[in-house]
Parts: sequence; C-alpha cells; structure tokens
Amino acid sequence: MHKRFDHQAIEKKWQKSWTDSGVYSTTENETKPKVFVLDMFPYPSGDGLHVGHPKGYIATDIYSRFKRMTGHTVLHPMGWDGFGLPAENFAIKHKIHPRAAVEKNIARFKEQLEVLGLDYDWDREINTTDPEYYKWTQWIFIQLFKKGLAYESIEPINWCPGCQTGLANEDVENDGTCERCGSTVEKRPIRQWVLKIREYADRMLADLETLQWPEHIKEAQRNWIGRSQGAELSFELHFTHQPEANENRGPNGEKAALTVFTTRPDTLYGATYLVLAPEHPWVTLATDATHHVLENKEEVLAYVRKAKQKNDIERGDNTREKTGVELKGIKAINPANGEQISIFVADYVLGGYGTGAIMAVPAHDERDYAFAKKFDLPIRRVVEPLFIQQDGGNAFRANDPVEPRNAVCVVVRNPASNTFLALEWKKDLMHGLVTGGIDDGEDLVEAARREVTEETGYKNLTVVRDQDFSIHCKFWHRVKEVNRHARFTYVFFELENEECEPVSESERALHEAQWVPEAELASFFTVFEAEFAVTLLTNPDYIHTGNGLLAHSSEFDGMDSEAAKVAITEKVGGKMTNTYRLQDWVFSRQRYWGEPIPIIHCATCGPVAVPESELPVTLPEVEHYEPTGTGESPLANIPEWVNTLCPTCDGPGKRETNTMPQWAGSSWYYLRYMDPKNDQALVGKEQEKYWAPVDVYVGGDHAVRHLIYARFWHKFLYDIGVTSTIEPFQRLEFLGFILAEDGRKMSKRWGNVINPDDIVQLVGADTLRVYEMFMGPFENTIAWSQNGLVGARRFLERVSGLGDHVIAEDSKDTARLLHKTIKKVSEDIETFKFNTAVSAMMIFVNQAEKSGLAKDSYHAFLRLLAPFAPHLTEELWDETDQSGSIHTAAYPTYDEALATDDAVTIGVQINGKHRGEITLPITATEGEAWEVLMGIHELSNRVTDKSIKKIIYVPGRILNVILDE
Ligand code: ANZ
Ligand code: ZN
Repeated sequence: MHKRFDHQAIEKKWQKSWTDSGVYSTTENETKPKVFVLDMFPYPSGDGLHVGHPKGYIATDIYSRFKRMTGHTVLHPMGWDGFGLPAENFAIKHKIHPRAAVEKNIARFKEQLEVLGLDYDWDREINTTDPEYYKWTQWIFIQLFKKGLAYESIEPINWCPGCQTGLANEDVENDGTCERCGSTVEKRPIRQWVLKIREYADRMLADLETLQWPEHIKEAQRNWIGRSQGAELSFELHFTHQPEANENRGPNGEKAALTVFTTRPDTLYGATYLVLAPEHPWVTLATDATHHVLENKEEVLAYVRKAKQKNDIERGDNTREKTGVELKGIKAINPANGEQISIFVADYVLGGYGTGAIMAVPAHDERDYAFAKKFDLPIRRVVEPLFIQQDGGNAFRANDPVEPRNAVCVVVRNPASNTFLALEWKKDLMHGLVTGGIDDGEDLVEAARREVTEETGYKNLTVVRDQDFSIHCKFWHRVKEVNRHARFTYVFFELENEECEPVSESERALHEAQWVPEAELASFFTVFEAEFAVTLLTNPDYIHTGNGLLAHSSEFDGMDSEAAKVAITEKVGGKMTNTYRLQDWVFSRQRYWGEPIPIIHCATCGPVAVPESELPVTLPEVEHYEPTGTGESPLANIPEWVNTLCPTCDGPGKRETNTMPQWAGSSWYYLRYMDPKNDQALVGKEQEKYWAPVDVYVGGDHAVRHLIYARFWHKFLYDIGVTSTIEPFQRLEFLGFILAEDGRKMSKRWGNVINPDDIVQLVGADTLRVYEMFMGPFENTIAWSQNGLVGARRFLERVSGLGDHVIAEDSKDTARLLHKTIKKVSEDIETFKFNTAVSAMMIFVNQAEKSGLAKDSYHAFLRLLAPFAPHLTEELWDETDQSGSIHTAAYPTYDEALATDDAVTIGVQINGKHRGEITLPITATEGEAWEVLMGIHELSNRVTDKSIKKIIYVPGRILNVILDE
C-alpha cells in the first residue's frame, strides 16, 4: 500500500525548495524562443481573494510551466494595480491611509497566491503606486502633453455624486449609473484633462484584425469605438420672423447656417426638415434674451428645460414616443434643391454625437419616420430598393446588354374573400402579380387598369393606394429572352365585382389567373416584385433603410446610393467625415489616491510640463484625503505642495491638483515587467525587443476600458519609439468567472464566498488547481461545486498511488493511450482547453490502474501532469530517484503513429449513390477525407471537373458528395 497523500507536508516543502533554488527566475536567452504570459494584474482589495480569482492565474501557471518544459524562456510576472477609488474608499471607511491599506492588502493577496504554488518570478513584481513606477506613468503623460494629445477642457462631463469625481464615459454603465458605486451619473462642467484617444480610433479598428482575440471582445471594441462614415452638410437659414436677420453675414460674407452629420448624404433630396438637439449651441443662442429670431421662444425654452432632465439612454430609446417643438420664424434651405424646410428641436437628437444636428429623412430613417408621422411632415422616397437575380435560369447577365423598363406592379384584392389576384406563368411555373410596361406619358393607374383587364379580364377596380413606392429588379426574362432592368411602381386595387372582359388567346397561352388567400401569398410568389408587395401589404409603415438606386433626386436619379453619397456631398460643398461613438478620454479625478498629473500652471506660460529630471512628482502625505465635493481635489488644500515655480519662467506657478484615473498605471504595466528595475527608461530597448509583445494575455471583464486604453497608450509609445510592436497583447484568452454554489456572484453581501486558503488547507493546492481547470470550458462562467472538488482530490489520490502499478512493459493499448494522451494534453494546453486535458489524463489513469504501466510511461505521465499538479508530481518524481526538479525536465513527446486512432473504412456516396469506400483515421477532417477520395481513381474520376454543390461528411460514417447538375 502506498503512503497517504499528505498535501500539507508536500506543498510547503516544495514551495520552499522552488523559491530557494530559483527555478522560476527569468532571464533573456537568445538561443531559446520566448513566451510572455500575462495575467491581468489584480486590484488588491481589502476582501482578499476568493476561489474565483485564481482561475486565470492557475491557467497561466499551467501554460507557462508547459512552455518552460517545452524549451521556451518564459516571462510570467505578477504585480499590483493599487491606485484608484476602491482603495481610497476602503481607506476612508477604515480610517487608515490609502498607502497603508494598499500595503496591507498586497501582503494578504501575495500570501494567498503563494500557497497555490504559482510560478511567478517575484523579482519582477511591480506596484503602480510605487513612485519609482509612477514616475514613468507621469513620463508618458508628459510625452502625450508635448505631442498635443493631452489638453484641458471644461466641457460638461460625467460627474458621480457618490464618488464625488468626474468619470470617463467608459466608467458609466449602460443604464447611466457609476460603474463603481451605482449612483446616477450627472453632467457637470468641471475643469479636466482629456486625452485624444479619438486620434487613434482608426488604427485601433484596423489593427484589431491582426489580433488573436475572442470575436466577442473585438466586436465590443468595434462597437465602443463606433465609427460611422458619413458627411457634414451645411444648410443655410432663412429668417421669416425677423427678416433683417437675413442680412447678417459671417466674417467671410457667409450666411447663417447649420451643419448636420449624416451617414446618408445620398438621401439629401429626401431631407424634408432639420432637427437640433436641445443642447445645440444654436438653440441656446436663439433662445437667449438678446435674440429675437424665434416666434415661439418660450415654448422652445420650456421644451429644452424638460429635455435636460432626461439622460441619453432614455433619449436614445427608439420605442419612446417622439417629442419636439418647431422653431417658428426660421426655415432652412435644402442645399440640393433649394427647398425651404422646417426646423425642430427634439430630444431624439443627442448633443454629444456628430454635430448635434440632423437632416431628417423620414422615408429612410425609422426615427425620422415616426417623428414625421406624428407632426405630419412630408415624406419623400429617394432611394429605391434594388434586387438582382443572382442564380438559376433567370440570373441577371451582368455583362450583356440590358433592356430598361418602366413598369407597374398591380396588387388586386378581392375583399369578398380576402384573396389576391396572382398569375402563374405556364412556361416555367413562375408565380407573380400582374405587371406591365408603362408607355411614355401614360398615367400609372391607367396603365395598371389596362394590364389587369388585358391579362385577367377583371375591369371594375377601385384604387386603394397608388403610392409612389418603386423597386428595381434586374433579371433575365426567360420567356421573353431579354436581360431586364425593370423599375416597378406599385398600384393597389380592390375588386368591385367579378365582371370580366374576354382575355385574348395569346395572353391565356402565357399565364393563368388565380386568387390566392392572403396567408399563402408569402410562400406562393417566386419573383422579387411580388414578394416585395407582400412586405408592403403586411407592413403598411414599411420604409426602406438600405441602399438602392436614387429617385426624385434630379440629376442623380438612377445612381447607386453608395456612389451618390460622394457625388451629392460634392455637389453641395459638404465634406465626407467619420464620426465616432468613442469620446476623448477624460483623464482626471478630483480625488487624492492617484498619480499626480505632472503639470504646473503659470499665469504667463499657461500649463507647463514638469521637467523630466524632476519626476516623480510624488503624492504628498496628507491628513485628510476625503473628497472635497467641490470639483477640486483634496490636493488643492495643501498650499505648500501646490505653490511652486514655473519651470519655464521661474515665476509663481501652481501644481495641477487633479490626479490620474485608475486606468493610468495599468495602461502600460506589461512593459515594466520586461525590465522592472530600469531607472533610465520605462523599459530598456533590448529587453523590449526580446519580450514584446505579450504572447498570451488572460483575464475577463475588460472588453473596453483597460483593453482600449492600453492599446491606445501602446500605439502612442510605438509612435515615439518606446515599443517595437503595434499592439500590446497578441493573443487574449477570455476568462469565465466562477460563481458560488448557489449560482450567484461570490460576494460578502450574499455570504457565499469560498476562501482559497480554506480549500488549500483541506484538500491541497493541487486539488484546487485541477478542479478549477476541470470544471468546464475555460471561457465559461461556472458555479463552484464541492462534489467536483472531491472528484479532483480522488483523481490525485489515485495518481499518488500510481507507482504501485508499475510493471516491466506497457501493453499495446496502454502505450497507444499514453501517446494519445500526451498529444491531447499538449494540444489542449496550447488552446486553453484545460478541462478536456484533465479528463484525458483521468482516462489514462483508469487504464494504467487496470493494466499496469512501464516505469518510463509512469515518468512520462508525471511530467504530463506536472503543470497542473506541481507539488504532487514533484514529490513523486523525487521518490523515483530522478535528478533535478520535474519542472525543469522536458515535457513528454509523442509518436504520431501511436497517437493516431485506428483507421476506419467509410462509404462514399456521390449524389446519394454508393460509389465505393475509403479508409482513413477516425479523426480525419473533411479536407483529409477529400484528399483520400481524390487519391482513388474510380472515385476521383466521378468528381473531377464537376462543380460541387455540397459535401456531407460524418467522421467514421460516410462521405457524401453532391454535384451541381
Ligand atoms: C440622414 C439620414 C437618412 C440618416 C437616413 C440615417 C438614415 P450612426 O450610424 O449611429 O452614426 N444622427 C446624426 N447625429 C445624431 C445625433 N446627434 N443624435 C441622433 N441622431 C443623429 O447614425 C448616424 C445617423 O444618425 C445620421 O444619418 C443621422 O441621421 C442621425 F436614411 O442623416 B442620418
Ligand atoms: Zn511661467
């Protein structure tokens, strides 16, 4: 009987041994490939770690051990993100200095991490609140300032009344509350520093494509940046209430005008009114006491006041009933057609987006449509949908001559039976509506009547909707053998009675009339114009928001809407621009616990950067660091610190008293790990060249904020030559959280927190590690389970007894399974599929207990498991008289032939008929199966030079090839 698995003795012993021998210290080694494995460093809160926190750290630990054992130099560091509101709020609550609180919390975190046996190189530990560290955070700020990327502003920003500080947009939740404390965020004008992150928006979007990141995070970043491509167009104003105002000209003789931002300049001819946001400066101006251009100033003012009480979330809600007030006494001139149009102020237009003014195109925009319906404003369709038949016998022949045709498409309803008049074409079973060409000068409705009577005989029809809805269809007309571009305009009739004219022989030979019940229409029709008629029938408020061809747009009629965007913008002297949802980064806090912003304000020279030789500007020791609540930081109350000399003119200067936001230190920390003790530069050139970029970055919850800010700073540092790569984090693995056993978030509030120290005491760090990796796919959020933990412990107990099953030689099955397991585990670690790696090792242990295993195989298995259970495997390795640590031994390798599953023979079908068989590994992919098929002459003959419609491959079962006939 083997000895008891005494995790407590084993784990303490080996942790000490590893520290003493320095197995995890990192050195650059040009002869080996490097891997930089990084965890999102923690914010050392007062609560310490719960069992959910280490999940990511365990994963990176396994990954970095695996990389070390496969011949890489590994950088796997850890540090602390200590500035910010939580530490400060904690300190205020417990009446200790934030510095002391952070020190204490770090010590606690570190202790908790150490018992897990993680392989961090603690020589490279960093702390963002260390002046030697934040000196470089300040240095980066100064470089941004010198390049004009940091500026002061007093635009209204998000103000959190709970935290008593300004916030960046990223700190505000979707529902308008503070990400930290949940208070409802207000807008307040506060003097603040802002970074021009928007200047990097295009590069951040483009370079996302080069990253191995989960698609959902990339998508979140794209949405956050939110680039809209469009144009700014200017509309001149015409004053009717105060005509003298028409004589007022700008400095260059220009007339008063409003500029709108639109993504659809192609719809300009359909712009039938303008809308301004309530906070638009022009509205403010026109309603002040000195101006009298408005007839209804009071009404407008009242509306503006009401709108200001709503937040942007409410205002952007499209389901809300639209409100607004017309600005009476002024009109705008549509620059395309010279039309005078009304101007409204309405809160569905937001002040902080685009230019805060829109041209409304109710025919093509849902919000404008709803507004226009309510206020009875004109709706003019200027973009018509285009359908092109792409496949089949009537596919449009793009390179052949095209016959244009102006046509009517007629919908006739028989109210007696609620059926619709349809045509079935005899020649090719086409199902459509009555259609026909409109002769030059012919009236649309007359043409529609004529066609119905000619083709079906019915003649007593009432018009119900002769709207000008038109669509374009391009197709090959099989019956008439012409390539058509038809523009169909719809006419809707109701049948008065069934009286008929005789239908000519030639018409009857072509098609047959049918009455189709409304519910069956959608599945009955086979042509675009008829299918689209169903859309119009089922949704009378349908508007076309997509692209198409222009109409009612003078010389642009018939032009493709994409081309028209540029052409129309050019015609009216507008400019094509982008607008971003991303706002510049509000980079200051009116709080104590952050990096001082290294700026001195001088009455003569303005804001001046602190000379680099004087960095760091250290945070002064204070007694009171509570927020002042006045929009000033507590630092403003320390005259000895604030008053200084201007570095440029030596005159009196005042230090900037705002501090940096919580996200500053974490925007570049990964670089510092490469060279943590450098006092000449934030990172040495050689170290940066060797280690950059981060190869694998692991963490959760930071799709925006940190991951946007760090990419921005990295790109800036690249531009000034500090970094050599365009992106900081090449690959990102998203970490799914661990919930409490009750399915809720682990939190003191719910009393459901499980402390890792307790688990380590009870079952050991190795068990905790194996369990957290085994609980499910790494990226999934999963609830803790005590049973699962017990299962992991049992597995390790069996491993600890595996030595008893050593025999002289492996059976063929055991040898095969070992190689398969090595292959599986190696590939799974590489791809972060730790759960299936653990289950493969469990399967192997079952087999080895049953049939025994050779000594070499036992050693190989221990090395295989070593990254997951470093203490137990080290102990067992040591017992088998191996020299050196298992963690510096080579990872086991596998023999491909032994690792592949046995081959299977499967049937091959071509168009559903059995045509032969192929033999291939059970795990072969579709591509591999195809290659095997192509190697067999009788089979490859049947598919070569044929067009393949579809391949159906069921591994181990069948390969079915469907050919296009
Ligand atoms: C005319 C138009 C016609 C528009 C059309 C759309 C469709 P995204 O894609 O979100 O950037 N818009 C512009 N500024 C706005 C503001 N401050 N508040 C609310 N809406 C605003 O949307 C850009 C479109 O949203 C712009 O294009 C504008 O309406 C509106 F068929 O102009 B559009
Ligand atoms: Zn000065």
